Amino acid sequence: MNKKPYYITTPIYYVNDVPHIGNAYTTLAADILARFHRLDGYDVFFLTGTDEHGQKTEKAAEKNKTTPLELADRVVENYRKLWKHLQISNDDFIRTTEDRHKKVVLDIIQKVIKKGDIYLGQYEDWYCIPCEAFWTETQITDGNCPTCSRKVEKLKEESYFFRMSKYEKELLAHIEKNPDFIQPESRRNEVVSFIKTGLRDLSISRTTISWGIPVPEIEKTNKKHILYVWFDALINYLSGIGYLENSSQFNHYWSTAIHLIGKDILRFHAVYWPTMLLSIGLPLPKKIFAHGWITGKSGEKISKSKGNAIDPYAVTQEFGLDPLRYFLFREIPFGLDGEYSREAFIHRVNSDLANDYGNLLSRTLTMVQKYCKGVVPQKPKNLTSQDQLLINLSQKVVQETKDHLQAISFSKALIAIWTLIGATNRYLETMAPWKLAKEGKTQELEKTLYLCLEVLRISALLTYAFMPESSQKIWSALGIQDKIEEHTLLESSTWGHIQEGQLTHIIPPLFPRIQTS
Ligand code: ME8
Repeated sequence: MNKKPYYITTPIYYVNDVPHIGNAYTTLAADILARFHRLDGYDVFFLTGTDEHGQKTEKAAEKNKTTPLELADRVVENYRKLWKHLQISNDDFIRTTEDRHKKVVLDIIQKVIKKGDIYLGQYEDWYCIPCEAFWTETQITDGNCPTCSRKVEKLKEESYFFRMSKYEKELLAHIEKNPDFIQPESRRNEVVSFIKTGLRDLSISRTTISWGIPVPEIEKTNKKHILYVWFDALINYLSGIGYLENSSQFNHYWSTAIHLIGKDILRFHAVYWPTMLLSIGLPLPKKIFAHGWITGKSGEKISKSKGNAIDPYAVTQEFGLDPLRYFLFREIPFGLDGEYSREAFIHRVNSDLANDYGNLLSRTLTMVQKYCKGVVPQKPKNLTSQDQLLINLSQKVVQETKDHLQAISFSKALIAIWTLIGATNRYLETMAPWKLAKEGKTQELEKTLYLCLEVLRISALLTYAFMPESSQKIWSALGIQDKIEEHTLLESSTWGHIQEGQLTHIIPPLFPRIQTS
């Protein structure tokens, strides 16, 4: 059977500074979707990378007394190292300084030129270097960038323009016809009102910078034009899956593209990018999802420049990786802003992971050891309505998890999984295997433990995308020899697959309680 394609991307990050928890947030979100869809039988391509050209990198290199490429080479290693540390399962990593990318960019420019969509003009307005964004007089506030609130600079230079205005109506029609194209809905509304104020043509070259891809001469001019960094960067979504070099792979994945981004870069993705694609006649991506900020205590966006950045290494060293992966996606509804706080983190780990999930695992394994010599009991036959309720719930939760992750709603998926974990803890309390043992009710005792083991197996499948390492440990503790990723939800998430007679193992607490003194 041919697997269905699923193409998921993150923004390609700037190389002016080391990565922080905000960049990790988007990349972890993409990783959860990639892992879950692989398990759900999709043929996944997960792309991330770095955005290396432009004025921001040029200036950072100057400041560091190095060349832009040397700076990029160094910072890229930091990204690669962090992604490995966070167990990111990307299929490729694209750098915009790679030949495979630059070739595609030049090809796209030629196509846009051929279409008659580029002309020479004069740009006279404002520019924000940290955001690499053009702004008009009416968009800036007190001389500051409306996105990052930093000083903008006045530009007046010759520039090539892309006829973005030409695609205004077509883009609006696409957004209206495809309600899921821009998500969440609030972001979609924002984009629609922006387009309705009237799209201007986009300046796509700079003559006052040198670090970037040179634009081929289109009209007679003495100036050397360097391609605007966003026009260059957005094309990574094509070059990263082999637009020129591997057209069968490209065609397989492209129309399923889901771009995960932060809300700061919505306009580039939901307006510039689709109009570029309309110009060259490519289908638009399936979805652009713009999430909110991870904020500090005062509700301020966490960023390097604000000095409130959180170091992902420090957090994982203190609490472990999976608790971080769990916390970020359980605590903050994806799409909204949410505060990163140490207190909330500790509370989540202690209540959801240690008390609920961890306890269900350790109690079940201990009792299986004590009452069944660690061996998985026989698949039970005489089920009560209470047993059946739990089994039905497990199947309902599998479906709900799929639906929520299809809708990119991580916290709802986790809430659903935890209803199953909670119900199973209550089931265990009610059935009280320790009493059944005393009363010699072996059949009921074994049935109860079988049900708990089976819920744990299904839960491990469902939590795998969020917490790969811990879920695999649960899987192995249940006595299953292979890797979770060798399975699919279709064959493994239905009821009753745990093998009777297989040997379970007691393992040290997976999610130890964090002591707060
Ligand atoms: O914008 N909370 O790169 P960038 C949540 N190179 N997410 C955050 C965050 C926070 N506090 N801070 C950063 C660029 N992010 C361009 C992208 S794509 C063709 C080019 C995440 O290094 C979020 O995804 O500034 C945001 O959009 C991205 O990092 C910006 O990364």
